[in-house]
Amino acid sequence: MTTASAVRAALKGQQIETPSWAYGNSGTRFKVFAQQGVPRDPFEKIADAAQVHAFTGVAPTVSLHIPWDKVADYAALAKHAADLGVRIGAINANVFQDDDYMLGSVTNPDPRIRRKAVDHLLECVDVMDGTGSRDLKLWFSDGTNYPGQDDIRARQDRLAEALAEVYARLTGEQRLILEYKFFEPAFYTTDVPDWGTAYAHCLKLGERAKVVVDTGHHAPGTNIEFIVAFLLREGKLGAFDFNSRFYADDDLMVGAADPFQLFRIMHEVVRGGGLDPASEVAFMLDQCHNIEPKIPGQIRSVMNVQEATAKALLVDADALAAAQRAGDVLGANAVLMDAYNTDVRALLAELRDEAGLAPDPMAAYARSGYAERIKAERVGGTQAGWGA
Ligand code: AOS
Ligand code: ZN
Ligand code: ZN
Repeated sequence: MTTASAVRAALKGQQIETPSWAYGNSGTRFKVFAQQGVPRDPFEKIADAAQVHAFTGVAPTVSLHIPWDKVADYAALAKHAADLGVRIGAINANVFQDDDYMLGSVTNPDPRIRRKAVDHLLECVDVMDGTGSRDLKLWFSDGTNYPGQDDIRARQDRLAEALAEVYARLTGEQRLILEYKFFEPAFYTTDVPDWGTAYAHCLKLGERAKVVVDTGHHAPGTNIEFIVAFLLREGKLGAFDFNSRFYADDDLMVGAADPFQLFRIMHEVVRGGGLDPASEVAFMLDQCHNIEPKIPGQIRSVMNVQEATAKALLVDADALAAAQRAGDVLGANAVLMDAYNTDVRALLAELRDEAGLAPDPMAAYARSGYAERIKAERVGGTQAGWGA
């Protein structure tokens, strides 16, 4: 069994990355709702992310999305982050918003558009050099809507070629992390629709190419924890985009729709050594707060991940292994459920207290006056991008 001190150390060491686009206005394809006080530029998005870290103590990095977060001087942005006690995390490329990309980006049949898309990805690596980011996160909206629209195999060839060029540009510790999504915006074929496709491309690319599991990107009923277990076992789990969904890619707060699924995922993470920093698994949020306030939405999400992690760490691994060896189906299931049904909120509050933080981050943020301050100071906040 993991000792109490090991559980506490693992929780204290956990790092959850928040996305810059969670702090801006967002909405659905029907309406983007404007909230008061949202950031007007990337510097203010980072300031908001720093609040999440200040109150939770476990969210020290923020992912950027280029060009939504384009600035003239990335080293200055990184310095601004450092001054606020956070760092810039993954750089997300955006090859889905230009008119040119209507029929795809890196898999587009037109070589001019493919070149433009790859050039953007290479530019994102330049950004990483400036910010000191380790990860280039790639999600492609590429696909087709109608049978026969384009050649499925040729699109895979184009994808492989583009990825190889970008991978070759990485230096040092930099990684390419590839996200899959089974549909949307393409509705017939998607060029990276599932973990198997992402895994096969990453395997060909090499060591520093890994798969991103966005929890909202699967067909209903998919056993995500199996995918997590498999990828971790193969050393190919690069990162999570955490969020929760009731229907499709809803980007709701992680742990809100199905906290038990989040626990099952974190159990496989713990089982597979994914909390060990050496595993380099990045725990990121990919969410949009359309109707709820954004900073508290992120704080709540971070806490939800912490709670699922704490429960996963409390699984009595020895008792579980013994029950599994004995073929004790009910006993093994009970070990898991005992951990899941443990109320870990007091433990987490205690750890925050030990770290000099308020035990209740939601209440502490509300008391801080930050929300009122940004509402007064910031007029005309920007949109995060579309739905995400
Ligand atoms: C899109 O559905 C994906 O989840 C990507 O991670 C995307 O780049 C991000 O959500 C921002 O749009
Ligand atoms: Zn995502
Ligand atoms: Zn998504």
